[in-house]
Amino acid sequence: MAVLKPLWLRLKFVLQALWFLRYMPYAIWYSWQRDRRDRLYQTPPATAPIPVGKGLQATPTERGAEIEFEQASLELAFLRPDFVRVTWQPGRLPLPYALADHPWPAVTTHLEEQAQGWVLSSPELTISVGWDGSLAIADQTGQIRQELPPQRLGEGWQQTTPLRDEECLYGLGERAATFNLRQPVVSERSGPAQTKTYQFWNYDPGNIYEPGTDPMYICIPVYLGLHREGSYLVFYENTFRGELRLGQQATTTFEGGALRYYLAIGAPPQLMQRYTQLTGRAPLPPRWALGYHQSHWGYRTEATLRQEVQNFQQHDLPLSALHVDIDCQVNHRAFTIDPQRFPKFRQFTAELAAANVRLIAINNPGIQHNRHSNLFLEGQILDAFCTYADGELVVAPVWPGRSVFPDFTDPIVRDWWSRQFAYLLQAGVAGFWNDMNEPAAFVAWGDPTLPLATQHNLEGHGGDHREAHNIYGMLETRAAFESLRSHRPHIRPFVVTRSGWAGLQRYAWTWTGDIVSTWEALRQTVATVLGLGLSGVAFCGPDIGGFLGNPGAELYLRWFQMATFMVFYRTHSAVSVGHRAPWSYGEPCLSIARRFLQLRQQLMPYLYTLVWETADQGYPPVRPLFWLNPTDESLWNREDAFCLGDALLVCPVMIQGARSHQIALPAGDWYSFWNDTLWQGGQTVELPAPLEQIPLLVRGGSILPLAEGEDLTLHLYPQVLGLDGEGESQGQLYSDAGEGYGDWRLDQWHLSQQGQTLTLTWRSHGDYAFPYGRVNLHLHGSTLEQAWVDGQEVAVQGAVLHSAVFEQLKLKVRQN
Ligand code: NBV
Repeated sequence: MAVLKPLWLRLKFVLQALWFLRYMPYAIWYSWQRDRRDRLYQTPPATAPIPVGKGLQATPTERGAEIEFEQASLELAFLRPDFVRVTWQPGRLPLPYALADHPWPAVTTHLEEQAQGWVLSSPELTISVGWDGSLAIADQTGQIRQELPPQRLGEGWQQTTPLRDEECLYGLGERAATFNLRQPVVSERSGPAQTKTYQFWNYDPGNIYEPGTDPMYICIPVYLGLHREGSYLVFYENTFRGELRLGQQATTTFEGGALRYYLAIGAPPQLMQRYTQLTGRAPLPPRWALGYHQSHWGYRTEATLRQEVQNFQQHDLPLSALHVDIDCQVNHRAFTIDPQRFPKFRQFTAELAAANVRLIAINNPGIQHNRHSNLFLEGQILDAFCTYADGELVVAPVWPGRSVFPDFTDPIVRDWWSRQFAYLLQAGVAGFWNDMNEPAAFVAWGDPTLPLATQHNLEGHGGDHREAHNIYGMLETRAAFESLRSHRPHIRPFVVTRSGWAGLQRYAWTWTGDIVSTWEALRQTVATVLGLGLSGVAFCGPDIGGFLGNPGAELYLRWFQMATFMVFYRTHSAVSVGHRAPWSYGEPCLSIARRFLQLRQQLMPYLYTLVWETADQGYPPVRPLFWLNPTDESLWNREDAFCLGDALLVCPVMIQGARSHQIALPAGDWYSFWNDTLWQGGQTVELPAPLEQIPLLVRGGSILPLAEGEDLTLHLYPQVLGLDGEGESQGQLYSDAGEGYGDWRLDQWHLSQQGQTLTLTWRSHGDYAFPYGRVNLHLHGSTLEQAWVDGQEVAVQGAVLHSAVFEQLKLKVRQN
């Protein structure tokens, strides 16, 4: 049997490849057509860059100033004292697709002419505008960023910013790059990268996605910069194709549109607050979405899925959601589920719901060009599909064969699209998974997307694919999200998207795409997820085990362990590789995966609170180490570990065969989650990493709320102090029904330490009833000697204390 399996997998791969070849003739024809169209449509070759010229005059405005240059105009508008919008024109202003509807308070500004140019200041930020159009941005302590005069380049703009030697940049959406985007990438194929250029052009890298691949599915022109004088965030609100070239300078180029960008200064959490005020915060997901999801491209029938759920039950593995891929559809057509292979679909989804499992169905934007399809006919009558300037439909090959593409930049099309979900929702589908929405097409060579000449509605303003490409997937996803909101107003939408742009977090989660099943790819996942989080896309995770390939048991397990601490927790794999689930590798993998699934359930109160915090403040739950202390330079390039919230430090094992893990700990006291061993931060330590565990540390000064059956256990991890030392710890817990938009509550705990006496106070807000039975208090690192709950002495046994809801708890402890 063991010999037959690899043979079968190889054969399966060959069969799949042959099957895929049927698209080839059309892909060749399309690639040739696209090139021909693009050649005819090419933007005139860029002439020499045009400088903005000399500054002529400045006029104060309500939020800042307008400054006329000989060949350009500059508008500076403060949205907050620490947040400014900069707009250079000529060039078309962006449609506000990225922006949330956030009201900005008035800001007092002051404009002054000086010898070098003008100085515009708010109470927190000063912008010096040189006569030549250069900008210097400073906070109260010094200069944060300098910008050379921008230049008009063809129909677009180019802007260069000198970087300091130590300056790190993070973000840009989804990148298969180092977390600090300035670090050199070493790729197995091409060795160390000579240049670091990041494209702004959403792209399906197909099956060649590995560290160093660029661009990827979600390109967002936003980055966070960090240097010795402080940190800042820049978001270019420009959807045109562009790039960021990084060397000693950062040069940003866009092929069209005005040069509009937003600049915030402050510590990283404040920067994320500002960016997500601007582009919107991710709505609170249904609580079940934080559970484990199982997926495979290859679940062809209802019977297979039934069996899959049974397997989860038999193996005692908690399962939250099952995803069905394109093979549930009829000829890969959008909004279809094959009734022959899913004969009792409604009953099936009801059974799943009864077992607390939700069904998520895939959907692709390409619509089969077929007069026998209602969707195609309706779309044609509505003028819903993208065309060329002469009105001819844009047709490209993708899963359903010759396909047309809805123009989601047209509000009527979004509305039409959002109505298509209704019957699937009635049939019990709980959420949707938008794939191939870069948009991707099958090509024999070149860019796997629509021709640049493709015309778009752009809310009635008109434009072409150069402007609309990057927002295509996000607008498809917006239609899906709005559909779920309107068809099921009492239920929180769950949508996953592969592509998107700034603001995508308002509508959907994402995953890191078709990554290969290698250790290198596992390592890449941390940097990619951290970068997405700092680009506002906080709810994401990888295909556990990788999409393309058959990971061995150890790789699968290490990936599984790491993903336990990421928001989107899903195993998924390609049709050409073996089916993969926690039991696929037998023991000990199965028991270890079960233990991590249980741990995930235990972590749920903490995780749900973090996800609520994202919805409330914009902070990503998965955070870089420098979030703890942005002034500690040793943390700036770290991508070997990450924080889950402020309490947990996760150190994934990324090396085959490793059973211990060397890690440089950030400053502070770190308790082992597994056995309370205490480690002093600020040094490199060797942590045990048996196959059953990955190093997981809790920061001294944390209160970690964990579920224990019906109870809540508050794990107190005090700071480690001398006998008379004073310290503080905090923790909080957000609770609600886990679904819908009803009551909520926020419980906040504060532990103050004075020598051997600890005082824990509990404050609650909101109307939702406390949802746990008992409250257990578990003190780590010290021995409990005496305890008083609201003034009443209670018996103490070991390290755990049981209690009902209280206001104040006093503990006498002895340090171990
Ligand atoms: O729908 C099939 C796959 C899907 O499983 C995967 O997660 C997507 O990223 N999809 C890509 C299309 C196939 C690409 C080879």
